[in-house]
Amino acid sequence: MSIEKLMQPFTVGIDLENARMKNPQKSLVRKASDMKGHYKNAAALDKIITGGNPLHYEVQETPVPEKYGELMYCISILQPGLVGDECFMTKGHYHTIPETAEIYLCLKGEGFMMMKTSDGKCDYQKMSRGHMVYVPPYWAHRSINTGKEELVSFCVYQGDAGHNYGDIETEGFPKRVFLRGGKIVVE
Ligand code: PAN
Ligand code: ZN
Repeated sequence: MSIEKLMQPFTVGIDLENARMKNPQKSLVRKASDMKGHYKNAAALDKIITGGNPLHYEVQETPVPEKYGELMYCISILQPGLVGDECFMTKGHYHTIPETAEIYLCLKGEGFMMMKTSDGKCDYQKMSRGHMVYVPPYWAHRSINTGKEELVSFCVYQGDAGHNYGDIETEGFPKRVFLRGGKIVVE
């Protein structure tokens, strides 16, 4: 590779106190209306949408080239809340290149990383500040907020991994997480 094509080293500020990226170049926002079809209680989601369609989660990025060898990284901020009695969650996805792993370092909040493979294996890992969850190749992944504050993670994955939302939307995750009688229930 010629020297002109080399990326320049750079530094990004991460505000560890507030669990935010400082001056992100890009921010992906998903509102309640973007979550249609994902929760068990569709009517409860519709009520949240008509009641103001609040922010559901946000991903802060300073993008790098979407190429093999690069490392994409972001801060994922999932709001706390319930749709009926089901805890707020992200859509979840496989990577378009399924053999790419991901690291989630939790900076704030409480929750689970829910994972499944296309042949039906399911696993979930606890998330809380200082827990690093390793999502191995081939595992679809979704984060779920079981707490009262934001669930925030710093994520790192291969630059060209890509996001495949379609397959997991069709398959669904085998387990859901609820708050019932003050207790977290996985079923
Ligand atoms: C994360 C997720 C982020 C939002 O950066 O993209 O938490 O979740 P969805 O992409 O499922 O809406 C990641 O896993 N990237 O690969
Ligand atoms: Zn991912």
